[in-house]
Amino acid sequence: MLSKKARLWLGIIAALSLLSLASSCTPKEGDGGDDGKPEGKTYTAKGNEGTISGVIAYNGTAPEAKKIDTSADAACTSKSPNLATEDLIVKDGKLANAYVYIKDGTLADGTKIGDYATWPNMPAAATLDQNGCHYQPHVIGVVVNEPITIKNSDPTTHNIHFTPKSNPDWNQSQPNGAAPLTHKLARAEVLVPVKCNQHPWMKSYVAVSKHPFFAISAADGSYTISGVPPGKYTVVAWHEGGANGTEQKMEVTVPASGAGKADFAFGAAAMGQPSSWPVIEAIEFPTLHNH
Ligand SMILES: [Cu+2]
Repeated sequence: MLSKKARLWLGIIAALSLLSLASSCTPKEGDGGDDGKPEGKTYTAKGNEGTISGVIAYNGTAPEAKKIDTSADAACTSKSPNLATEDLIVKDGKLANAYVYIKDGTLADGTKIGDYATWPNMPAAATLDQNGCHYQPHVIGVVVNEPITIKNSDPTTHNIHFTPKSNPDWNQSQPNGAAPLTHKLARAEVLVPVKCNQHPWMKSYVAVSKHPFFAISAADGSYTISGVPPGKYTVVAWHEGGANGTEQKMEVTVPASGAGKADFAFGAAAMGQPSSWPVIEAIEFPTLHNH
């Protein structure tokens, strides 16, 4: 049995640990600048940039897409009579809609990818369409502060709702025939779930990156990231599912003017792949300091 005093001390230690944990949880990603301007160097193309490419496989038998009951909105039913779930699109063992990106790494000149705020060929605009009562595309990648044009191509009202963790919540109704909306996200975040408050089945994901080195796997599972400076990188493939999605990561070397290869596998047998493993996020344990 613990004495009253010991229990009191345990309580104090637990409270201090929680405080310490809370203070270590401030977001570290993002553009870093309060003035909205990105902080960091500008990368100038050297002409010896290369590519990272690969194929995303899905091991095992993928569950069939489920037909969505759209009967709550007749406009959706008539435009999209065969709407089905899009959370897992597998064809011939290849997975579409995986978001592949350089998480971090070191360029051949010793600088870090995170040192740079501006790269050549930063994408300037993206479009997210509400068409047939689902989002097209299902997954998009943008850079910080890139304008996303949001269209309503349907004869019904949508209510787009970004639900980020590091960026502000954004929730807008968009009636039939309304002009496109524009939205930007100022902080890097993988990945922001987007939903429609009118149609609970509507879901998409928007990835926000500080650099343009990302791609989304196509229907055949393939992806290519180009313009990558020579260097050594940690490449992550993300796919939705569960609370925060699933990630696989790999170290990839890009030689000068060369090609780095990074094939990933998701699905039942993904754990057995020698070249990929689940990402275990670093856990910061609360510590008590003696002052
Ligand atoms: Cu909707």
